[in-house]
Amino acid sequence: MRRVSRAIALVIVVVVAGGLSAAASGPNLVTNADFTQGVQGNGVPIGWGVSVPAHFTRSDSIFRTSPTSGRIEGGSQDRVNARQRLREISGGTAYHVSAWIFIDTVDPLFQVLFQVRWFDDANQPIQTDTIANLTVPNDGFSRHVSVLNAPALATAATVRFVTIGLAGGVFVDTVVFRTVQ
Ligand SMILES: [Ca+2]
Repeated sequence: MRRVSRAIALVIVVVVAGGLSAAASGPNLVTNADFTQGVQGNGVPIGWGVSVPAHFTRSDSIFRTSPTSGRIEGGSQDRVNARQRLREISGGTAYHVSAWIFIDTVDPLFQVLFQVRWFDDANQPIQTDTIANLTVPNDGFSRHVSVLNAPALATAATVRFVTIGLAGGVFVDTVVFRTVQ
């Protein structure tokens, strides 16, 4: 009898877990989300771009998921903007956005932003949402998550990491952007 109860309980757990999985499982819209696909000719990870040349590369020494992560080098620049353009965004839709971030620096004063900027069909920015606003280093990767509602007029977005006045580096990994269903 006890064995039967356990079997029933197990079935219930599996059904619930399956339901939760389906509820959050739109495809990830981010290309090269785990930084495993190599780099472009300029050294920037495939699928990604950066505002300051040579300040966004791939790291095979520190990562959240093996064997590589993305590394943004502040280099005491006023501002470095590492980003990926996402198309086929649906206005009014809820999106799960998350990333793992590790700020490796001894700087006393800096800012790292994890953001989504939304664009309309004329490619004009219409809204910027901040998922994380980080001003202290951390000992390892931490995950930052938000559910964002795309503005009604949004047809595209950029997922971006912005460093402001940072001398050290930021490692980013497992970047997810998908519909919440
Ligand atoms: Ca990785």
